[in-house]
Amino acid sequence: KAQFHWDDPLLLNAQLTDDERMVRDAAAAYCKDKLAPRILEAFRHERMDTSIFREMGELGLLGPTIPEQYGGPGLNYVAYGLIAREVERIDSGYRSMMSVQSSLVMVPIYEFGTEAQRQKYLPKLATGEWIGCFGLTEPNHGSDPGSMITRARKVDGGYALTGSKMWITNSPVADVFVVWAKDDEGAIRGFVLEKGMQGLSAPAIHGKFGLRASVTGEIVMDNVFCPEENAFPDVRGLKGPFTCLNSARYGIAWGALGAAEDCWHTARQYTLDRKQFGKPLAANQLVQKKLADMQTEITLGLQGCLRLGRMKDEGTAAVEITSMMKRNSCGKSLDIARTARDMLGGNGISDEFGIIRHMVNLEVVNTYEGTHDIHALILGRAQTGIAAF
Ligand code: TGC
Ligand code: FAD
Repeated sequence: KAQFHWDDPLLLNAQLTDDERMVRDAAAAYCKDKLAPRILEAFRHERMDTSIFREMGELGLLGPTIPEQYGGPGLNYVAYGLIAREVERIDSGYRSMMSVQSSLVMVPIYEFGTEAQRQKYLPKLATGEWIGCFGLTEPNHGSDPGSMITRARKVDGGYALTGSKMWITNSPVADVFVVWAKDDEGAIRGFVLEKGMQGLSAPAIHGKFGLRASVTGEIVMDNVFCPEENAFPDVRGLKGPFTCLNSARYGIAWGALGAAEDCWHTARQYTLDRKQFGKPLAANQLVQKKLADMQTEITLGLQGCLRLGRMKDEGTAAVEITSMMKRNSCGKSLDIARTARDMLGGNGISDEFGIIRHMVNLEVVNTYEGTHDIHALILGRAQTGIAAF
């Protein structure tokens, strides 16, 4: 009789290659040894530790899909997803730091950059010596980035950028800024700015209730001169930023389920250990139903992510599938975190148990990179042919 594995019912582990398992195990060991001990204080005090970038760089966790000639490890998308799952099992803020650097900064430089831009930026981003950020959202244009007002005016030898970007992960500590702006023809283009350029500043946004271990800020550009060689030469329109988002949203789909797994496992152990009315909480039907729902959603979600990863690796993944998986993982993980929080009773409110931290983090993850409802509209358009934005 086949054995049932409660924590891996569809045998996801057995569907991975030896190399993929090795990457996952190395990431898991790092997260457990180095990230887990830091998170309580980091979240409590809104403290972001920049040395994490170098640590991740040393292990090849930054830009996992970037080829070795540019300093990346040249892994496949499945391996990237497995890394995101392990990092977010600890905290969504750490996954945010990693995925912005990897998908939103290294991917566009690799996909759209000149050879000189690739050579200059990718190796130092891969080691974590340089930190990157990605500026698309503006104070008045979030879900609708096509209406952005940041402008790149053509001037002698380059462009003058003016405008502001809002809610930008890593911006206060960034060395490299990938920003999107409209040119004189009204076309969206990408530019690579560097810390210290005249007119460029990145003040931090404080008081976030979620993602407190990841720093978020603005990008303010007051006539910043960007030399021609720092513009992406060919890409025009939203295809540029959305290509990066396809990769980052895919990582989030895996990552959010990592956070959900941590909530589920914590709730399972807690309800086995804690007794009320003379028996473990886990002996109650209501509790077992909640655990079964968590197990089912996580198992199905991870299987979907693995399938999407394989499709990305073989080049058959339509972008809408990423919307489906990002939306499903975030919505389901948020529900699981809320339920787990309730199952821990009063202790569920304490940051010592981690669940409420995952819960408020997942509120953010459900919103950024396209909100839950925006992804529903992308899927609605894809099946009705009607854009309902
Ligand atoms: P639409 O007409 O749909 O498309 C305009 C052009 O873009 C192309 N395109 C894509 N290309 C590649 N991949 C995709 N996923 C693409 N989706 C669209 C499309 O083919 C078209 O190309 P062309 O050549 O015909 O011009 O544009 P729209 O303005 O109607 O879009 C609407 C909508 C809702 C789909 C879109 O604007 C959207 O996705 N909004 C959500 C915004 C968002 O996700 N922002 C994320 C900001 S970054 C962030 O949150 C980072 S957090 C990171 C962290 O800390 O982890
Ligand atoms: P809005 O677009 O104003 O949406 C508000 C609400 O209205 C949402 O519920 C939305 O679903 C709904 N809504 C909007 N339009 C419609 C519609 N047509 N029909 C129905 N409902 C609609 N951006 C970056 O560029 N780079 C980053 O690194 C980055 N990091 C972030 C980090 C954090 C911590 C946060 C909170 C955000 C970050 N973002 C980043 C921004 C993020 O992508 C946006 O917040 C997100 O896209 C939503 O935009 P908005 O906040 O302007 O909300």
